[in-house]
Amino acid sequence: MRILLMHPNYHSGGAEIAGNWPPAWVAYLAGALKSAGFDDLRFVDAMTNDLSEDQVRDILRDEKPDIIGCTAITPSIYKAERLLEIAKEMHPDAVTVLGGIHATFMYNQVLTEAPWIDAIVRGEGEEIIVDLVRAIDERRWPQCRKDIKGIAYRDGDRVIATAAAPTVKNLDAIAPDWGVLQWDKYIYIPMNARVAIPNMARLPDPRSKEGR
Ligand code: B12
Repeated sequence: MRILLMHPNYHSGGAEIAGNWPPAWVAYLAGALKSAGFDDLRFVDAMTNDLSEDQVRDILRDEKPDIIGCTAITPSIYKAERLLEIAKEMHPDAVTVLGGIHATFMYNQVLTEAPWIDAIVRGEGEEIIVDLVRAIDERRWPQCRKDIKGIAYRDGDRVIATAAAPTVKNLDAIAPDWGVLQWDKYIYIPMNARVAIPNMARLPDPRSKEGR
């Protein structure tokens, strides 16, 4: 089960003036996947490496992934959709997955305008992606997709969203794999130093015992 995670090549010209920033989402997902035994995983940062569509094609040709995962915030959605379109053209049998803040809320629109995306992961990805990859690995996909919490997909002309997945409850079990990132690429220019973005903002659900 070969997994390829890619950050789309979108540039806002805003916060990036201060440097190249490591994409934290991939470290968190890679950690969860590897802990679950899915360690044939590679990450390509098309944004930081400013990869053209042809370069992305070359990588997809070499990697021959079974699953291609991409992220998107709202401004980068069309770049992400295009990246997954190229992936689907090159590997029609691979499963294309999109996650991140934009698709979490706008899955209906995204799946309508980009029908080549097989699954959207809504919300925190660590547990949902493991459920999804396990289903693919065990050849239960796509028959079982309605039973996987926290995803959305197309069924013919309809967009289906499964029940929301619970947020990750055991925060201590979150173990990002920072080793997937090419650290020499991520520099904060004003200090000419390497930069990291650990995620400190997750809280237990306030309704849960831990949150009270
Ligand atoms: C760090 C950060 C940055 C960094 C980005 C570093 C990088 N290379 O990724 C920098 C400083 C460069 C940046 C820039 C910008 N940012 Co910013 N940024 C953030 C911030 C503070 C944290 C993001 C983060 O890393 N979170 C931690 C990770 C672990 O969480 P996550 O990304 O959500 O990923 C989880 C899930 O979403 C899911 N997931 C995500 N991707 C995928 C993919 C798959 C396949 C799966 C299965 C799951 C999955 O699983 C992950 C683990 O649970 C957020 C605010 C926030 N608190 O989220 C704003 C935020 C994402 N940024 C935002 C914006 C607008 C921008 C800029 C456009 C600002 C500007 N005008 O220039 C630029 C865009 C730059 C670019 N080229 O993309 C907005 C996006 C709003 C929206 N609707 O999309 C946010 C939400 C802030 C806000 N509230 O307005 N940003």
